[in-house]
Formats: sequence, structure tokens, C-alpha cells
Amino acid sequence: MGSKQSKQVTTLPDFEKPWRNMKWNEKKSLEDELTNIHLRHPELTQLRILLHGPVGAGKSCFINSVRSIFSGEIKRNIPEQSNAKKSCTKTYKSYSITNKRSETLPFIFNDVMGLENIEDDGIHPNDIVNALLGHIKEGYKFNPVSPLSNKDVDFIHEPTLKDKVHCLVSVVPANSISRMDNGVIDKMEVVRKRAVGLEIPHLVIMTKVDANVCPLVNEDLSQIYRSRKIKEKMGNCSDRLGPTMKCIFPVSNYHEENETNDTKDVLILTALLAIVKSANEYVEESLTSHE
Ligand SMILES: Nc1nc2c(ncn2[C@@H]2O[C@H](COP(=O)(O)OP(=O)(O)OP(=O)(O)O)[C@@H](O)[C@H]2O)c(=O)[nH]1
Ligand SMILES: [Mg+2]
Repeated sequence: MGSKQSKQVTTLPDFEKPWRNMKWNEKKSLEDELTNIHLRHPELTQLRILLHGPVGAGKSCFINSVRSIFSGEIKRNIPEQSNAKKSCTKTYKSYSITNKRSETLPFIFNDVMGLENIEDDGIHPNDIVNALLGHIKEGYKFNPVSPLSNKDVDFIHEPTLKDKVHCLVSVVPANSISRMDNGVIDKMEVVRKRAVGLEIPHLVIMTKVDANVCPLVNEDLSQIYRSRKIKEKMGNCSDRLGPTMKCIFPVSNYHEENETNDTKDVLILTALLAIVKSANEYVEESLTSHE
């Protein structure tokens, strides 16, 4: 399980000191904080987090990784696909997280079909907006050609705060952000604009930092904030997708391992805590704005 935090690395770090402070030894307190977070809205038992992004970015794998962390063993239940050209995820689904004590955590993920460059393929950006607004019923099968309309049976006409999304998360891979198609970026921009207009927080998870982006990080993931390459990739995410650097979180999902390790866990839990706190602030603000 646990991993040594300071491995012998042969590649020299670019920054003498990490530019972001990480609590590498505080996995337990991160888990506790996420488990016991006090929801700031009386009608809610779970904060809803929507993941979107290009096909194969690691959206489903991120949810499996969070499940793995809280259960202490690698989870594979949500289908992922290697070298997928077409989105592996086809339907709208919510995923709860349970810990080792069988407690359900106070947040829930929604996974959607991936975005594609081509028009009429991959999820339609209006369907991501439909999800943000809470209009989509569980199990809805995405249709890339035409988004859900208010005439469809899967359309929720009067969504409550519980159905709505409380934090939008863009999932993008570090190893291809700089060459990501403009078609996909444009679709993500449509969604960001709506989220910003609705004052829904928007954060970014940058996956695949382990996929030959930086030799230092390949050797030792805990050096991530001493790598110029990773900082550059995060800057690319910020430039192309809109959110500022403090909203961008690099992670390495469980994609090939058969057991969890503390370094990966802490990176993912840190990202998750920022997401959940943003969602909680959003629901608190929605409470006061309706008074
Ligand atoms: N190296 C590496 N591979 C990853 C990481 N995250 C996901 N993958 C792999 O990337 C592939 C795609 O992951 P998925 O989770 O299926 O991607 P998705 O975003 O859900 O894709 P669609 O549902 O097809 O839109 C799988 O083979 C994953 O194992 C990561 O952090 N590092
Ligand atoms: Mg998927």
C-alpha cells in the first residue's frame, strides 16, 4: 500500500522547492475531511460533480480511481477503454462512493460520453449543458446528432437543486492538451460559458501526468510540483480551457496498477477536496441568493 515519498531520482528537478505545497503524509486527514464534509445546504445529502472532456481523457478512470482510494483496493467496475477512438461511455450515469466502513460519501459523480472534434459525433455540448441544469434522467443514452429536448421522456422538466450540477470538472490528458483539436476546445468553451453564467465552479483535472510527459515525474510522482514540464502543461490547460492555474489539478489515475499507493492517492484526494469544497460553496451561495 504505502509508498516512499522521497525516491532516489536520477533526473534533476527544475525547481528547487515545489511551487505548490502538498500534504504527502496526510492522506488520512484528506480522506476524513472528504468523508465528513458538512454540506452547506439543508436539502442536499450529496454534492453533484459533472466530469466532461475529450474521448479517452480518463473521466471514467478517475471515478474508478476515487472508488479505489476509498475502498483501499483497485476498482474496475466503470468501463474504461484503451485506445478508444469512440467514446466508451454512452449513457448518463451517477456514481456514489463508499468507504471501507460502508459509508456513502457526501458527493456523487456524473460521467458522460466524451467530446469529439467532428460535428455530430461524441456528446453534443448542449447535452453537457442539459446535465448542468439537471434536465437529464439517469440512464439516458446520448445521441451525438441531437441533444435531449424538452419533448423527450428522459427530460426532467422541473429539476431541483439535487438534480443540478454543483461543480463542473473538465478532464484533459497532460500528454495531449497542447495538440487537442480546436473543435473539442470550442465545444468545451460553450459549456464553460454556461457554467460561468450560472456561477457553477469550473475546475480542471489534468490526467496522464505519468504518460511520458516528464522523466522526473515518471521516476517519482511526488516530484510533480518541481517539474517545469508539468507546470507548462497546466499553463496550457489554463490558456486553452479558461480556468486559472489554481483551478487546475494534475493527477495520475490507476490505469495499470493492482494496488493503491499513497502518492497517487494524495494527488487525487487533493484535487477532489478542491472540487468538493467549490461545490459546497456554490450550494451555500445558491441558498442565500434565493432568500
Ligand atoms: N497512463 C495513464 N493512463 C490513463 C490515466 N487515466 C486514464 N488512463 C487510461 O486512458 C484510457 C481511457 O480512459 P477512460 O477512463 O475510459 O476515458 P474516458 O474519458 O472515460 O473516455 P470515454 O468514456 O471513451 O469518453 C484507459 O485505457 C485508461 O486506463 C492516467 O492518469 N494515466
Ligand atoms: Mg468514460
